[in-house]
Amino acid sequence: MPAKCALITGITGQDGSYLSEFLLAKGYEIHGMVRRVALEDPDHRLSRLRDIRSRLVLHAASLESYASIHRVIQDVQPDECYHLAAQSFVSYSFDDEFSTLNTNINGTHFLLAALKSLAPQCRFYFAGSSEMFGQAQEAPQHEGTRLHPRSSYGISKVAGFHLTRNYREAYGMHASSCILFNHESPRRGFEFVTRKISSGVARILAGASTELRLGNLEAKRDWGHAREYVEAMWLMLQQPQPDDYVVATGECHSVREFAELAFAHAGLDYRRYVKPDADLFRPAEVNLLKGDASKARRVLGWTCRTRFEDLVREMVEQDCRALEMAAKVR
Ligand code: NAP
Ligand code: F7E
Repeated sequence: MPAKCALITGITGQDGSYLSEFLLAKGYEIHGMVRRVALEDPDHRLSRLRDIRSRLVLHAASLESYASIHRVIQDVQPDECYHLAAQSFVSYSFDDEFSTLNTNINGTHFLLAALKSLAPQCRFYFAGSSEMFGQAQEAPQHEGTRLHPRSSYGISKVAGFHLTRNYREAYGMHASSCILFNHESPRRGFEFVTRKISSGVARILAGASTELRLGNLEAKRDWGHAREYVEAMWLMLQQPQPDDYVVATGECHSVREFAELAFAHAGLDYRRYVKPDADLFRPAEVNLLKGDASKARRVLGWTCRTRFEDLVREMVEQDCRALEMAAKVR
């Protein structure tokens, strides 16, 4: 049987890199959609794909351009499409609502429309988010929990979620959404709080910094490991019927707890180094997210394996190692 062909948007990001490795191990032929600048500055922009770059076919396209997406779908004719690309930083979505909504909503719409006309049998995955629940009225949140997004990022994900459902219902496409709760790893972008903390600890330990400025320490999130969350994406597209699934650990911890553990792992007391910074609070915060992934467990057989403490430790250790390496190179 010929290898299945997958197209991944957002392949350069945290999840894109783990998903690529996962699908390569399953024998997939993998195509990735990247921005043109990524091909011009591969050392920096393709760094998460460094070890597998030669096994991927990359296509330059932009979420803002229907024509470029149409061309990639026509050339690739994928069996499965994993749509991960997005302006994914919630804080930034308050600074630029317009580009967040444009990129995230139009990008998803362009992709669905191009697939409908050029590859209607292709199975489609949309990366929904727990930010869609926002100010949730219940905890834990499940597939039926009312949506109340608190940022233009959350609103863009609600729109993408409904677009995906609508293409499924209106055109019979195999289009599914995951409602993913926060998932982290040593490959997380430095702007997100977990990586900001783990890299901050490493810098303080190396003497390169003396403090870490953070915003709301009391926000609570359901933090899992990204490597495990990409397995759920694949499992969803192997189901006979498309559907929507919450993917989460079911445990939640505050930013303060994350910082306390991360500093403690390096033998430091976070209270000496973490400095509150009012500028880092969001105009509208999401206070508590905790997911109920029982449907994913029951239907997909998906489970999470990494404990919170181990996730924190892995991130701190990797950042400390990376700084030691950098020091040796200098
Ligand atoms: P990430 O590391 O921020 O990666 C985002 C990807 O989107 C990157 O490859 C980025 O490309 C690409 N992208 C951004 N704007 C683009 C544009 N205008 N045109 C083309 N590509 C663009 O995000 P992630 O953590 O892997 O998350 C993957 C997806 O899951 C995102 O849709 C995110 O919103 C969603 N999600 C993530 C989480 C989480 O906790 N990680 C939870 C729920 C949902 P560049 O490298 O060129 O910037
Ligand atoms: O913030 C608080 C902040 O930026 C987590 C994205 O992957 O997950 C992610 O969105 C919490 C918030 O992630 C700082 O106020 C305190 O309450 O790491 P974050 P996020 O906003 O939860 C969801 C599910 C996605 O879909 C998104 O794409 O931490 N916080 N102090 C801080 N956050 C940041 N970034 N920086 C701080 O200094």
